[in-house]
Amino acid sequence: MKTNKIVTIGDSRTGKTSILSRFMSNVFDPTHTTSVGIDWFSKTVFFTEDGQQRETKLFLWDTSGQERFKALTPSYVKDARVVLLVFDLNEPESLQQVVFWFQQAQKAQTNCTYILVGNKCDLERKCTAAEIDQVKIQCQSDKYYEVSAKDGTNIQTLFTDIGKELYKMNKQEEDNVQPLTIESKVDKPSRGFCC
Ligand SMILES: Nc1nc2c(ncn2[C@@H]2O[C@H](COP(=O)(O)OP(=O)(O)OP(=O)(O)O)[C@@H](O)[C@H]2O)c(=O)[nH]1
Ligand SMILES: [Mg+2]
Repeated sequence: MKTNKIVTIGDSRTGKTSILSRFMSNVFDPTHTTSVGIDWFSKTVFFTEDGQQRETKLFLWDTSGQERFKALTPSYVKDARVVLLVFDLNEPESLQQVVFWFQQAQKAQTNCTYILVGNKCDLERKCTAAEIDQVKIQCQSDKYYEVSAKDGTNIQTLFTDIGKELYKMNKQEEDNVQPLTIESKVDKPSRGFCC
């Protein structure tokens, strides 16, 4: 089974680290300390599926949005199952930059799901719905979430939905594994030559 690796990418200051801190520890730091390189965490999400209690362990990778780390995006995204394309709803330029981050991620040639995440929905919104839709299409993203790391809006929902989706995908993959059939191979007795 593949690791449930989830990577956050997007411009610096969009709130990637804050989203993960809110999810991991339910805390929010109003100051900005830019991430350097890469950091990763893991957390299990619990949910009900078909009336049964289920769980998925998520491995969350936090990357830096700084220019000097951009070229490393394909190596971070390698083997990821989900990529969160994060932008700041208050900063239209960061939405346009998502397309660039997506193109960088695609260089990894990983078969992953892209989710567009508009953070800071607690603030005044400066990105229009039409602009967001456009970027969503450009980035082949089938889902879009508006979240706030500050007040926690939709943070739990985002990661629980990812957990559910990965649970289903893992189950399908397990079910598709064909049982190994071992053919019995009995050597036929070789015919001897009779003189
Ligand atoms: N109002 C508001 N501020 C936020 C929110 N999320 C993050 N911030 C603030 O935005 C700034 C940047 O947040 P970070 O989480 O450090 O951003 P980042 O994307 O990890 O930045 P880099 O590590 O440089 O790539 C910080 O001052 C946060 O407190 C939010 O949902 N609402
Ligand atoms: Mg950060």
